[in-house]
Amino acid sequence: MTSSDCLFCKIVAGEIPHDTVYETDTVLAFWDITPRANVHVLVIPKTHQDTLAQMAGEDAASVAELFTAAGEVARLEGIDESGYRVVSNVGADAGQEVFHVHVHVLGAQQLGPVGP
Ligand code: D5M
Repeated sequence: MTSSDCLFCKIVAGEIPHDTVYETDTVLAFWDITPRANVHVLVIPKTHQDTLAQMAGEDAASVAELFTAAGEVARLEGIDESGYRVVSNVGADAGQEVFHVHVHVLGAQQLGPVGP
């Protein structure tokens, strides 16, 4: 399923430029356009789901694929041993801006505590 007005579906379709870090048949990882850490990569499923919660309810195996890919991104960016953060904003209160599932992979620096 794709959503014709979804930004990340357009990235998957190659309609919007992006800087790919890692790709499989089902997952795409690319640099965040406004990086908030020295490494800030987004990992998305190639098929459209609005939120991680929706995906977890319908296709838990794909959630596992996202986190496996996040680990691969960390390895490729050389931060797998120093440590990194994987986070997903789910819904309005979390500040989710793009309603196509994604996890942020952040690292290559000391990160602050998780919080508001
Ligand atoms: O995070 C959505 C993220 O998506 C936010 O960090 C900016 C990023 N973004 C928005 N447009 C682009 C493009 N075109 N390329 C790469 N990254 C992009 P959220 O968790 O929804 O707040």
